[in-house]
Amino acid sequence: MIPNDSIVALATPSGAGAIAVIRISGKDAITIGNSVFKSVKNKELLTQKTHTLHLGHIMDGTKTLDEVLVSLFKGPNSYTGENTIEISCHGSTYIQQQIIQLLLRKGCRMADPGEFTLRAFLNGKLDLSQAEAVADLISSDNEASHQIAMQQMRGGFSNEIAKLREELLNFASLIELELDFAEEDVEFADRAQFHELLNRIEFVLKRLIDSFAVGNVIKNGIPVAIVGEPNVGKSTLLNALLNEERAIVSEIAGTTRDTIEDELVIGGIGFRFIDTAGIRETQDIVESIGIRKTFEKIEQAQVVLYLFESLKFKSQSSEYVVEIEKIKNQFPLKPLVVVINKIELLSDAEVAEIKNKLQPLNVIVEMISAKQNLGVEELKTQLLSFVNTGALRNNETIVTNTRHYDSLLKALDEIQKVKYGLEVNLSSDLMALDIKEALYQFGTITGQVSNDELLGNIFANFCIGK
Ligand SMILES: Nc1nc2c(ncn2[C@@H]2O[C@H](COP(=O)(O)OP(=O)(O)OP(=O)(O)O)[C@@H](O)[C@H]2O)c(=O)[nH]1
Ligand SMILES: [Mg+2]
Repeated sequence: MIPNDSIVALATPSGAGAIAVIRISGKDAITIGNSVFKSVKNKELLTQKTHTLHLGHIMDGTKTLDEVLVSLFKGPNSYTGENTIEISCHGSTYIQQQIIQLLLRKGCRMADPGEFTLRAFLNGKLDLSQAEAVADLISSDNEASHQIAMQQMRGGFSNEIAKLREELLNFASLIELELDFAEEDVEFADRAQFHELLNRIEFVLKRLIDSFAVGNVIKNGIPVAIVGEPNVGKSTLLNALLNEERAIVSEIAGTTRDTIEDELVIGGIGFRFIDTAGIRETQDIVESIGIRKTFEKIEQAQVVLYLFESLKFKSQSSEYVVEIEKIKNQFPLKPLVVVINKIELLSDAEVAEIKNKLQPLNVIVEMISAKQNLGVEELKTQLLSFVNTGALRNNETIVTNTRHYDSLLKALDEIQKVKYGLEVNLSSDLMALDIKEALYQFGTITGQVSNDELLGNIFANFCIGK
């Protein structure tokens, strides 16, 4: 049963602002709105057309609370699909609270987190993955994550899934039909066509599953670990990248004890920089925990900036070359940038010499001075070039949601079972069971199959008023 009691919430952020928007949705939203609104032109909200705007006052009995503008939407032509009004009032917290309390007294109930969007879903205005994209869109803070959320909200990903589910459903019903004629041993479902469909589904599922790696990284920012010996300037580099004094810098080795993280958007892509404690052999317990963490951070990072001090590199280059090779062998697939810091301390000839030493290693090398902000922009450009934005540019569907990823994995598993069943000529009744399970997993993505617990989990993460 779809609830239709009237819910109210502040749709704009809490706190004072120029204006605030209070939203009411439900069967009686317009009636309740009308009971507290006095139009300057003596209009009754109940008799007004949908998608109209009305100037007037919110009245608590004879007391005027504020001059407001009311937007009117009649169900089903609203975000939630229900009757909705939005009151734009002056943005003082006092006014917001007074109006909301008045509406509660008039029969509204405070909305739960995401309840407006939940109702939009229940009323068929959005499918589940589109509703989830609304939350992503609100929290997106860079171009790439915004683009992915917009695409998902337009239904890019769920359309594809829904279409495949539809085709699978057709086959499922043909197979079910065969069960009814079990004695006659007939085949209604063309096995070759079915096999072709299963291959196609498998292909799409695998592509979507693979896209999760890209999607997740874009949504949360690409993790970049800054590692190197104590005192090489890791924290100084973090500060230079972020253009703020984020981490403590000092000439004392071992200044950074824990890891420090911060995010920066470069060319529309979010990067999460992780400044670590210096790597070295040590007796100091606290610092050796830091070193263990450094290796963990390399593991978790998508890109590693391995920092060296120019003067030290010059005098110990052969040792360092061995070390870089070690790291390369340990993490062969990890994009690694060897960063030589403090280059302003070297002559041009010495810089060229270091470059020569590193040449045979076939690694990316950046020469910088974190302190003087030299080469930092080039380093950023280098980072951006690691990102495979091809998928984004091609407008390909990218999965960013862990729940979808999980359902896709399960669906793939079921599809592969069906495919196996087909290959070994499994009986129709057993095959029908596997297909049902696959259909179920598909349905959980778009919300054709849902339950209260699932919906509760999804919408609890929304903000109130959305
Ligand atoms: N000359 C010069 N000094 C630098 C440069 N970058 C950093 N430093 C100095 O090097 C010292 C160490 O810098 P940090 O950024 O604290 O080094 P770190 O790698 O974070 O050190 P730990 O946290 O101890 O591992 C500080 O005195 C910095 O001012 C640079 O480009 N040139
Ligand atoms: Mg540091």
